[in-house]
Amino acid sequence: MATVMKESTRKNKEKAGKSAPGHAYDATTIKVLEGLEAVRRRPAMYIGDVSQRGLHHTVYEVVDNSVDEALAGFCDTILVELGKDNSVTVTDNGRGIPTEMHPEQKVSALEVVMTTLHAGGKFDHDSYKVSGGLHGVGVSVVNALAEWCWVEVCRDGEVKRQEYKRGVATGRVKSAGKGKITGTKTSYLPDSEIFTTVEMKFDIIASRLRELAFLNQGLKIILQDHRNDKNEVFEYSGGLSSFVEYLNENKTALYKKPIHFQKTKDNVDVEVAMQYNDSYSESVYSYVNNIHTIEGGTHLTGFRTALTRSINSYASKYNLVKKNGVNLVGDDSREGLTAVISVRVREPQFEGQTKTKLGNSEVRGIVEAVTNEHLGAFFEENPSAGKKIVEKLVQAATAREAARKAKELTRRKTALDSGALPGKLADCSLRDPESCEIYIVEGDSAGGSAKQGRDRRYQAILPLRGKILNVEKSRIDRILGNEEIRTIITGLGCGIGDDFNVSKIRYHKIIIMTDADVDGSHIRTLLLTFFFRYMRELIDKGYMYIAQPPLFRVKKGKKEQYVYSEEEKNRVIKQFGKESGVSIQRYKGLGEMNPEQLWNTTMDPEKRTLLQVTLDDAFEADHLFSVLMGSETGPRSKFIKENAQYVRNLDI
Ligand code: 0RA
Repeated sequence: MATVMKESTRKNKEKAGKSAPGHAYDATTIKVLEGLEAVRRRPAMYIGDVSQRGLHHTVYEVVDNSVDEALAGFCDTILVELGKDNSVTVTDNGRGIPTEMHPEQKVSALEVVMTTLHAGGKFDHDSYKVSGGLHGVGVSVVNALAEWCWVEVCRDGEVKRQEYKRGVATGRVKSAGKGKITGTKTSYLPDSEIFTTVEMKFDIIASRLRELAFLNQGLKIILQDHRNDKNEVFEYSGGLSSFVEYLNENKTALYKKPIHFQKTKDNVDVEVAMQYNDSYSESVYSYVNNIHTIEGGTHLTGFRTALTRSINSYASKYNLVKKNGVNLVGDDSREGLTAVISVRVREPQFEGQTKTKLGNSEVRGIVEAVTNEHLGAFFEENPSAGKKIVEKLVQAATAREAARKAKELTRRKTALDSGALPGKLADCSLRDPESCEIYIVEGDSAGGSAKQGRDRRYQAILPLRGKILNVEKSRIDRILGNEEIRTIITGLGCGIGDDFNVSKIRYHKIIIMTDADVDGSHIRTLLLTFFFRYMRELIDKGYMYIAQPPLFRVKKGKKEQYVYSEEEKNRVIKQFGKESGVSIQRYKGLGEMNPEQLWNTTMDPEKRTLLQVTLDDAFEADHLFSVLMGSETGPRSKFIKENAQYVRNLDI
């Protein structure tokens, strides 16, 4: 889901941990404490950051251990509970973490798992280890960052329990009664000394649990929020097919059921589900051991190679391409494709900037072979679906050729990437992208105010007239023909499509500033859809922001205050005193503010609030954008009814 977070909350809040009392200091204990100290001193090293994102990663870490137990075949249900006090409790019906004495360390295995860095719950190997990225740091990290934590394990009819404070056991593993069902229950309260926020967000957790349920066919994951009695159950008998159907919910599929295959070859588990739709964008998601590989890797390369090859060989065998005189290349073969590739690898090597790119070279050939085999068979057995796919892809290739010509033309005419700037852009005088920002502003009149109000050294203004094209319903050739979109591309300087180059971006803050009304929020969604589909890296790099203009000005005598929500308005009215003389002005549009007001309320870095657009789970954003902007209206109105709250959150 595209979420927004305040500029001011991005800074990490790293605090030194206090040393923990309560244990005899033998060598092992000291080593354990040193480990936990390190985690508390530098939490971001272990969980990425200490803001909302890191907070939620603690839940994923605990849940991942239960999912691993499910993968090993011993667990089929996981319950995740969010407590009124912001505690989290995860219960599974697996074998239970072993509680007997660890032969070397002379303490219970449970205690080792909970208090030793990197011990993990996985000392019975051969299973698919989750490691790399942010997952797999070990539940001891979560324990170290929790004000309190306890674990109950039920094995052999007996319940054992141990408690911890800030990662340190407060006592031994004790007997805690009898129980029939085996399993593990872990409960913890994230430490507010560590995290900038400890409020768990239902929607963020829900989307990861949904993803895990899609990826692990038949696994039942229940989310219960005791703060508001919200419940959701994620269980998909279709697995990856259900995932693809979810992503294609608002799209028109070219054939009924997703192509779905699974095979284990040379110890690598390969599973793929895919379905073409009549849209123009590609939605391909790849996973390794349940981790979303944002940067792709060998499994994705293997899939892509096999896809292009299978389609070309089917098309040429039945003479579907030649008569049209086009050749299908990789990009063509993925137009309108929604696919999920999930592999399980025993010793995954993760590479890349965010450690989310699979490096194991042997996986490439394995995925390629499995995909070739199954796609070949699918095309032979489903000639009518095959024909529809090839027809669509031939159109894609034809359009690609037209787009290339159009780009060549526009390159000459308006220099999409030559450095010539659009006439409407009021540029800033500084040239260093890191210190520069651009406001993309709805309407010429607000654009005028912004130009007069700005600090012209580092703030550029680009006014847009009316709505930009809905890129969800257009192919790249038409998108490049759209005047407003061309202005954005030339203004930003980073090109688009094959020419996109993030290092050429002219501003490191791209700020969308629209009116606080329905039209404004529509324009913002159109712009976000464009950036999401065609300039994703700008979002990934954290360059995209949404300006927050005030909703009201509350005034009494000489006192005046701008307020940004209904709640704040009521609070300020109370503060000013309820009696007469309080006047309230509602700002419907940016144009109603003069340049000075616009600067003071929305543009001055000292006073403004910017919401940063972040993308923790691209697949939810993909689903949301296609439901909001796609062609079928049925799912859209249903979606808005069911998710009114969610949509409001996006459209802050
Ligand atoms: C290793 C061995 C065994 C169970 C587990 C790990 C295990 C860990 C977690 C973490 C959360 N839930 C879990 N469930 C199980 C069992 C070995 C055996 O019984 O033989």
